[in-house]
Amino acid sequence: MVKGRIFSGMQPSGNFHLGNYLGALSNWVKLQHEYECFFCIVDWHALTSSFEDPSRLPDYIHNMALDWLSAGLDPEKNRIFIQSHVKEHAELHLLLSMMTPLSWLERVPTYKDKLQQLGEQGKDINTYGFLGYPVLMTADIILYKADTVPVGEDQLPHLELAREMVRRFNFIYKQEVFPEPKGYIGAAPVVPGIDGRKMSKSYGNEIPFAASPEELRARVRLMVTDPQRIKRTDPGRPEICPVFTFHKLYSPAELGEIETDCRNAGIGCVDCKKRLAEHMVEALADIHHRRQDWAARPNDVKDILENGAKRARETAQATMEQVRSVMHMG
Ligand code: AQP
Repeated sequence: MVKGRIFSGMQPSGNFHLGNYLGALSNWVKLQHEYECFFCIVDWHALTSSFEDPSRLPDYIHNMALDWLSAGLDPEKNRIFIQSHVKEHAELHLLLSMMTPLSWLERVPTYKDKLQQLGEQGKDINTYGFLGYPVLMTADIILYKADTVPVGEDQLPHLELAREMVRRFNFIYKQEVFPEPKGYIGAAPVVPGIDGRKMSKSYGNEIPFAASPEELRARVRLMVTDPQRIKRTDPGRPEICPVFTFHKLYSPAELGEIETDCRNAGIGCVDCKKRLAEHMVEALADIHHRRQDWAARPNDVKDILENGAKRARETAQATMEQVRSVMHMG
């Protein structure tokens, strides 16, 4: 028996990284056996911060589909599709925008942070579309009446807003049209980048998901460690070390030993990173092989996305009929 319905999406806005994989995609792969799932490449979301040059979008979309399929998402079981192929996302976004108080959007913590962060990089995204990002995200989720949304911790404020919007919609139109979606956070709520901050495309601190073994080793070698561990003989603090965060995910059998050796200075950071890199290379090898197989079948990938959109549209259209009816839209 299925536990419920999942919707989750990712922006095709650059190279997919291990933060996206460990924070979200790896949970999708696990949950696909328990839930009915809708997984969406949210290209309209990507436009909110890169509307000026969308020329690389088709490439990013194709690569994202390869990443998802090679990680193990089953295209038969799940609806895997592109947001802009299901126009109902835009219609629901528009209708929701009529009833969204501006103040709700302006207080979303990620809004001001990202405006400032991208502003510092010379990007002006002081736009209507960017402010409305969480409204579009709400539309994405509730269009499928999803009750569960597996995401990284950074998305929780957006999800809280989605819950508020559902309550507002159901209250205004006096019908329980939408369920309140709840977040699902897995074992890696915030994956650190090689500089210790949250792994993020815009910080340039990412480890690419499709990195070759050499690239992986090189990125791990650059990772920051406990700043108080200056000499090889200094004891380390695994709880604040990003390398140890990755060991928790990739070296479960040796975790106790690595923790003790770090605290006693029994192992140096260079060797600790080498051990981690080898575990990561091993864990990602199968995925990388599958990625090469999928990359050789671009037409199959295209068919999967088209078929996914067709199946998603059936659910989306049924929801929109109900929404139009309660809003007296004919
Ligand atoms: N570092 C992370 N740790 C845990 N989860 C993460 N996610 C992203 N980074 C981390 C999760 O990945 C999913 C996809 O998110 P997205 O498409 O919104 O990508 P993003 O947040 O735009 O990814 P970036 O790299 O952080 O991009 P920029 O720098 O452009 O903002 C989400 O579930 C997210 O939580």
